[in-house]
Amino acid sequence: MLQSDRLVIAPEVADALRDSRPVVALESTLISHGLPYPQNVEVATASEQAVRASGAVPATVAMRDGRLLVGLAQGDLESLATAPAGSVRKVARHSLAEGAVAGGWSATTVSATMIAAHASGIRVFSTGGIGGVHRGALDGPNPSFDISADLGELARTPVAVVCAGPKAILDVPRTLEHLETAGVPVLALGQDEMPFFWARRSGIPAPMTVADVASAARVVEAQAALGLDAGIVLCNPVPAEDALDDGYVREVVNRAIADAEAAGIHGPATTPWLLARVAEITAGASVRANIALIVDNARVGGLLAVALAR
Ligand code: PSU
Ligand code: MN
Repeated sequence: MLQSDRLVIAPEVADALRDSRPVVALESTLISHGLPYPQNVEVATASEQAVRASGAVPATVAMRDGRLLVGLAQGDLESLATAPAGSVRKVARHSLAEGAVAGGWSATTVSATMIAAHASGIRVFSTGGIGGVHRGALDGPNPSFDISADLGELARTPVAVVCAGPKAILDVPRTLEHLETAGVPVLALGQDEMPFFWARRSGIPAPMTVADVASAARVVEAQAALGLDAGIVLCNPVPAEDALDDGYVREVVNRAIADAEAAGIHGPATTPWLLARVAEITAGASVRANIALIVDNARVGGLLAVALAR
């Protein structure tokens, strides 16, 4: 059980939860580690606005001095976004306690944000792209076994996660296999293929398709009613205006992964390093797509939370 002194729910969020009004959790690793400054503050603020425009209350999650904060003030968002490189930790389930003992700011990844959301009674969480099975995690002469803690969390924590699919730097088919084994429904919104993070299409069939957010809400309700304590992944394709071509994404990702290998990058640094490398290779086009998809996922998360609160 999470002790109450370790969870600080902002008053606006607490009021909404007490009155059973819709709330959407947002994460902080994409602010501190996923995007460059100043786009990171802009996207954090725009995501909160998108949740509100859909009729829900945003709750951005981070850890400070050993407490999980659910709902950040604008000043806190800025502190996180402008903190000197390396001064904010990236924490997942396995490193939350380490971050708590270290003190200061820790940004929560999908797994850590799901823990805080569920402990607060929040059922919907919007992010950019979930973590998953990294390329080369399971094959080759020297498999890394690098599989995101996001997948283990989805298996055990009943929060609906809105994203633009697993990040395209990952092995998406094996990520889907892993989620299937773990009992996690994966739904694509409005199309029969998986979205591919920066691209709308991937050529990889989605395990399940829902036509609209109302249909997604029915799946979330059925999952809860059946007593299935896993999360759900709702995949919303990046808005067309800022989407990259999927063939181009594959090409760029191959290059970035080869560069990461040459540079000896591994562990939790891998995802932020690859995202930054892809931003360089695409001359910022991936950052524009990433911003657009994060904000649109916040909008869809808001609609889902509203549908669930009815
Ligand atoms: N979505 C983004 N950018 C990000 C992330 C998600 O658009 O940086 C973060 C999330 O916090 C996710 C993490 O949990 O990347 C995955 O990291 P890893 O592969 O080390 O588990
Ligand atoms: Mn990892």
